[in-house]
Amino acid sequence: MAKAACITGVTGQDGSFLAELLLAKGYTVYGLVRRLSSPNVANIRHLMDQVQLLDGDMTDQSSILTALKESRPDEIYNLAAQSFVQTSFRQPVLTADVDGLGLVRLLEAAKEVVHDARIYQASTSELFGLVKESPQNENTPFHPRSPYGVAKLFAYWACVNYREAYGMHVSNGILFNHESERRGLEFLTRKVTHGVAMIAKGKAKHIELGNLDAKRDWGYAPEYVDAMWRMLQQPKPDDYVIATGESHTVREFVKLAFREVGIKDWEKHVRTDAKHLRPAEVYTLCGDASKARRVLGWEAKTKLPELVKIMVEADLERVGG
Ligand code: NAP
Ligand code: F7E
Repeated sequence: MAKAACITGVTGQDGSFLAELLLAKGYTVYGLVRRLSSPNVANIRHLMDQVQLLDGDMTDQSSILTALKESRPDEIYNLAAQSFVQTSFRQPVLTADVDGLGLVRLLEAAKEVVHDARIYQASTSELFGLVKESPQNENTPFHPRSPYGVAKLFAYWACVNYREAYGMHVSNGILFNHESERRGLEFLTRKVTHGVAMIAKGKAKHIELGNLDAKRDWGYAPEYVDAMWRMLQQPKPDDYVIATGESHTVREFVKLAFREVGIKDWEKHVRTDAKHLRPAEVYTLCGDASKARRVLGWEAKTKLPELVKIMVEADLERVGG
């Protein structure tokens, strides 16, 4: 019989790629979707007749319980989150509710309805925050720097606790930044590739950014959802860092994106404004994914120049159209 999977956050960047991956593997795929006045289904429009959507919200316990009763999943992927770090400073309580307590609501519902389901939690390199060593691995101490990071830290430990207390198969994927043509426009990479496409097409003159010196380990999202699936195929639950192992500055990303459209004097098109700075910044991140390589057979393939090319080309097509 086909396995069933339930994805929270199915309309997001990762949720849509993961749904594609699981459908290709023959899973019956359910997706938890919250009610919005204007439905946000752009990322899964092409999958609407294949994914079974369940009404629910991570802040509402009963809807999560009902969704699990209806879907009876073998695997649960908790990707739902208020995932924008900048917003978490303005909406710390909402972020804690969705990203922190939401996970506990899900674990409680799973404990009651599908105790043996395998559960993936979308943990994050933001747990490392003010990094204590470089590169970061599964044993690096945490020091989150935002309400988002703090909420995700609570969720991380809740997963470890449900594993130890109730023997549940719960794994944390500590994923470093991963991007794609489906990334939200507010995140640095998409803001830049979309902005560059607008400038190349003569529809804008500038991009306005914050800290150009921040460093990130940026990978390609479709490869990262494959790592999520691999974690849940392991006999025992565990925690894994997923990253490329390369770290680049925002400035380097911007330069590469402008190079894709043949603009060399990129500084002329970039302005900085303090409103894009964060009250506490994560200055640098670089992941060591050797455990994932050893245990899961997973490795990042797409490096930064190729990632930038994919995203700029997609935005040129969108903006041109
Ligand atoms: P995303 O594009 O922002 O997607 C977030 C998803 O969560 C959307 O489907 C959103 O639904 C849903 N959601 C938000 N609030 C909800 C609520 N109250 N109830 C139910 N659903 C809700 O994020 P992503 O980049 O795909 O990331 C997926 C997960 O991985 C997130 O948990 C993120 O924090 C984590 N993560 C991401 C990265 C990265 O670099 N992308 C790295 C590490 C960890 P709407 O469409 O209705 O808004
Ligand atoms: O910022 C700097 C900014 O918002 C990247 C989320 O998926 O990855 C993501 O969090 C860097 C930061 O992502 C602008 O200060 C400069 O240093 O794209 P971002 P993030 O904060 O790293 C982690 C792993 C997650 O888990 C999160 O969910 O770029 N930066 N100027 C800027 N960032 C933005 N957004 N906009 C700017 O204008």
